[in-house]
Amino acid sequence: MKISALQKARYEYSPKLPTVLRGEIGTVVPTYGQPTNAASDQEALKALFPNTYGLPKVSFGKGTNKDVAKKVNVGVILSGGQAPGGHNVICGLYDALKKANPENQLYGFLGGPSGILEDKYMVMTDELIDQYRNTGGFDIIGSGRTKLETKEQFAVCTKVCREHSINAIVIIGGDDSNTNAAVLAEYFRANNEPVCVVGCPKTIDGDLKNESIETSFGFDTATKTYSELIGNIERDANSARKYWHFIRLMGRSASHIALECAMQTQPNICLVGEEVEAKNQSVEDITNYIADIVAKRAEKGLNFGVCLVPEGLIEFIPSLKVLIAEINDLLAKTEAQFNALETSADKISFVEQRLSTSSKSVFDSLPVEIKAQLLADRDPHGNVQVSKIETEKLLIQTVGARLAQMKKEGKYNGKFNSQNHFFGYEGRCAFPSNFDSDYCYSLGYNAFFLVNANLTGYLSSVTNLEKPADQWQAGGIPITMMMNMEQRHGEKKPVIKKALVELDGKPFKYFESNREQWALETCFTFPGAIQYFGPGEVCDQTTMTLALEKN
Ligand code: FBP
Repeated sequence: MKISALQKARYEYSPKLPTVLRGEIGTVVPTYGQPTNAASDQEALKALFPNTYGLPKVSFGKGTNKDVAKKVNVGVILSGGQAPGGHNVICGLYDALKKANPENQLYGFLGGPSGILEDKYMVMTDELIDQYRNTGGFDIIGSGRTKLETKEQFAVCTKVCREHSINAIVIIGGDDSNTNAAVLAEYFRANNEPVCVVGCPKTIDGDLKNESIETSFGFDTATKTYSELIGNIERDANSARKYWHFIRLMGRSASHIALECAMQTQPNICLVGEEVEAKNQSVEDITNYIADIVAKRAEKGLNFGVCLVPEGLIEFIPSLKVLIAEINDLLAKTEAQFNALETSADKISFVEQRLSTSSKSVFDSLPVEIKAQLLADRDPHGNVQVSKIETEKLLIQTVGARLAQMKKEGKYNGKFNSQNHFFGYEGRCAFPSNFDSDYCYSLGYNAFFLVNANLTGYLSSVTNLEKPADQWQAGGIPITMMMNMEQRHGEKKPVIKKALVELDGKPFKYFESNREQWALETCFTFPGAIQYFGPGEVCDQTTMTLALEKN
């Protein structure tokens, strides 16, 4: 296999660990805090997780750990969408395991959670691990979105773990995957099965966070990658001065990615789904807001600009949110009948006939392509796949129509030529930034100590992230602490509560206080490519989101 010069150089990079995890492996010991509670729906969750609910938070400190070398076999699973740094979580876990006892084994289950169900795995070796250090992607073992939720699946997990004498499973995933981890941990505990389940917080979307999980890994690198591309487009727009670029960015349920990229690149417009919902805005309101800025810039002869659109926007528009929830429930209840329909037109008409009057009128107002995209397959967790809904094209259409009308009314006399883009997959497998390389390695290394202390149902937590890595703290939080009950596949299910953009939080406030100037003037900033080698102020910057949230 041909290896790029950067890849070779990145193999040599030594990720930084928090001071507490450095040095002799037998010097790390847990300290237990107070019992915890879930974010909401406490009673329901207590009933569903009688063995793993309310556990205390844990932090690691220096001491003597006599059990560190006890032999363990650990299984690791990469779950959900790719995020830069996943390989380093595995490398950190592997290094800690081998340092503690060279006899320890790490089983990498292949292709996501289905790997354990099908007993497909690879035993990790130095040779394999060394090919993936500090690289992007999840290709070392692959990923998938299979949901582990049924008793039958758990029974298979039990059998596979017994067969390989696996004592612990580390699930590297987002909110849905760590929900799986919590449910599996509860199952093992309830059945006295001696397998510890630990999660690691992954998702480029940045919506898996709280005070103990300051950011999910991958958010740093993905937003830096998108910001580089947006900055390049801004420079192109400012050079050619003839296009409005509508750029949709990933972020299924929260607008953190769009907001971070906006702070990095200062575009003319950035929509924030959480604000759209809070202000109860319709597609028409959003259209008018954009058209107004386009017209004001045109008055100054600026017939170009950049507009960022979070992919999850569609689910934040209240009328569309209701519509999507109705469609989700309907598709869950009529799955077989719906799937038997052959054409997209048949599917659209099937759904139209079963919607409430208000949702039907919203559905009818949408272009046919968007209707079809709204009916596309749900992911295994029952979510609509917003990465397939071309909201940026919908907005180009509606803004174009609004500007044409304004022209007729003599309120606009510019030119509106548009380009559409979608940045998502471009950022998910980038070479992890130094921050993500260090953070991920630390999360994996730390996961070993959670396993070693048999802290089942815990999420690996590394905090104080706005400081240099030597000042980071390490520990774990019970996953149930982050949960609430939500409607999924037509029924109430326990899931990790998503952390959305807070409208009174510092990142949004910063954006809000600048956006008018960014809209009317041209204040683009060009972050350039991620730098891996060079001065700290260029290579080791965290995201603005993290910096603002922590200061
Ligand atoms: P996770 O929540 O699994 O981390 O996935 C995040 C994400 O990248 C979203 O931003 C996006 O909507 C989705 O994955 C796309 O999923 P897929 O890779 O299945 O198309």
